[in-house]
Amino acid sequence: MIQALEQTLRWFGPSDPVTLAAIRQTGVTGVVTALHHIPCGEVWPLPAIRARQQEIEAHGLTWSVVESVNVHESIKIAGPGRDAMIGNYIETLTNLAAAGIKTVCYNFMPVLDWTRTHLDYRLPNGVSALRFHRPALVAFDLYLLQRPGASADFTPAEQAAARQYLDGLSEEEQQTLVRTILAGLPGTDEVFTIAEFKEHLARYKDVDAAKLKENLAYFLRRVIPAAERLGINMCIHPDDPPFAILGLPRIVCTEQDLQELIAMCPSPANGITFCTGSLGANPANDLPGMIARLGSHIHFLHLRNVQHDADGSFYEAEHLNGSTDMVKVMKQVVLEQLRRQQQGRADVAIPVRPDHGQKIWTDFDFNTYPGYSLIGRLKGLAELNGLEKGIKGMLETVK
Ligand code: DNO
Repeated sequence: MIQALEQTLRWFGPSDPVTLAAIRQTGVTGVVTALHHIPCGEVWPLPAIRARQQEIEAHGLTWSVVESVNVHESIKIAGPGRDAMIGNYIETLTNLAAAGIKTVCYNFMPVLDWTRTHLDYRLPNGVSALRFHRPALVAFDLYLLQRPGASADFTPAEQAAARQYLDGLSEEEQQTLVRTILAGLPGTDEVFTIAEFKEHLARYKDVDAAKLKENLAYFLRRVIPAAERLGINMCIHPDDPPFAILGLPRIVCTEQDLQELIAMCPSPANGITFCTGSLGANPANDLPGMIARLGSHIHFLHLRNVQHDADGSFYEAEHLNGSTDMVKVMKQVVLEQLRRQQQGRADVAIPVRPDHGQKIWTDFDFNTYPGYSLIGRLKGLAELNGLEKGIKGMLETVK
């Protein structure tokens, strides 16, 4: 019998309209959260961690994964003060370990976290999905942000499509597009202005992909040994979408990138958050194959599906119904669990969460963080849970 994956849901803290009581009712055992109110770079004090943990435990749940301890921009650009920021990062990890929280997700995306152009894309059946519409991103880049040199990144046909797209937008729709693209970190309501964003871009003028990788390696070589000592598994979240945007490099996009990441600092503590939604937005990524080859480094799973369009656009589809074959993905996850079991590894019950969900029915009554309504995620949770149990049941019967 293969152990079940550890079912979790993300919770954004006390301001999240989806309460811990609601999460408890979904049947998950784990909560994925962060101290979102602490500014990026500051140490998370142990008493604050313990207080949040007790709140979660009072609902019969466990704080399984921290998503995320964000990496300060000075670390990504190798700016002055990065060593102090790395020191703070390690102190936060030390405090998390003292509270017994041992899985920490982070990402290395410059300036912006995940990026979409539409947060309320209606599908024919009335549900709302998140969408990345490439002509909208190009229009923003060329005509609203007016990034110098941006036109070199796009073909004449892409530029024409972007112009046409923009011409069809009202002033208000243009403002919505700006706010959507420039939304800051998850779990905050922060949105950059164009002027602020331009200042951030300027800081990256000498940071190309190679330099960013160097800065990631610098970070890992300091943080991973500490994590290993503390018994913490670090797991990087891939870039979403998995390609350079707005002139900013992105370096955690492909299998090759992930292999390089592991090679930068080989250690069981240097792992991956395998996000099928982020990685799946690039049709060239072979997700089941990546799990087969990189599986031993996966400490956390985000299962989500996207539907691609031919022009590089995508929207977030139902969990089992999109461009990614979730059955093949889950089969590889189960095979990885089997390998871990055979090797006697303690981490067979990999934490998993249904990532994002569409807005369905009464989800529209709540002002939830984009992608984090309850019914949509609950549907994904139920489908994925059934898929996992079905595959494991089949394995038992053919044995
Ligand atoms: C989106 C999430 C990401 C993720 C961070 C991880 O909903 O998957 O925002 O939390 O990028 O650091």
